[in-house]
Amino acid sequence: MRPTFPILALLLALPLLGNSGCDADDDDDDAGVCENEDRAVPYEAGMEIDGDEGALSLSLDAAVPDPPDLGDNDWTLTVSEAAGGAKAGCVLTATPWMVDHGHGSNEPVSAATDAAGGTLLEELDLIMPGYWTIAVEAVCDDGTEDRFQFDFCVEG
Ligand SMILES: [Cu+2]
Repeated sequence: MRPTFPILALLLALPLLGNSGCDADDDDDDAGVCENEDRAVPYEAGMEIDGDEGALSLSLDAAVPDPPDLGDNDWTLTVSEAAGGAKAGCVLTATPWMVDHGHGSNEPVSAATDAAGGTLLEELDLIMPGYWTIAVEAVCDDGTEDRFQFDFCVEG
C-alpha cells in the first residue's frame, strides 16, 4: 500500500465539496443534480401525506409542471380530516426552503380551501435546481392546524 493514497483521495474530493453553492448562473453545473438525491420523494399525482399533528392529511392531486420543476409551479391540493372526509374552511400556506443553501424562494403562497377541501396553490416559485422542502401549513377556521412537508428535487 502506498501511504500517500488517502491524501491523494482527499485532494481529488475537495473540488467536489466546494461545488454545492448557489451558482444558478452556470447551468452546466446543474445537470443531473437530482441523480443521487435520496432525501427527495418522487412526485406522484394523488400522493397523500399526513400532518405532523395527526389532525389532517393533504393530497397533492396534480402538479403543473409534472413533476414539479424549476420556476412557477401550480399545485392542486385537497385537505381531509385525518380520519377521512373533506375539510373545508382552511387556508394553506406553502413555504419552499432549500436546506442545503439556507435560502427560501420568493413570497410564500397561500390559498383557501373550497367546501370539498380543494384548493389551488399558484406560482409556487422554485428558483433553482436541487433539493427543496416545501412546508405547507393548514390553518382552519374551526381552530384545527396542521403542517405538512413535501420533499422534492427539481432538475431544472
Ligand atoms: Cu439554492
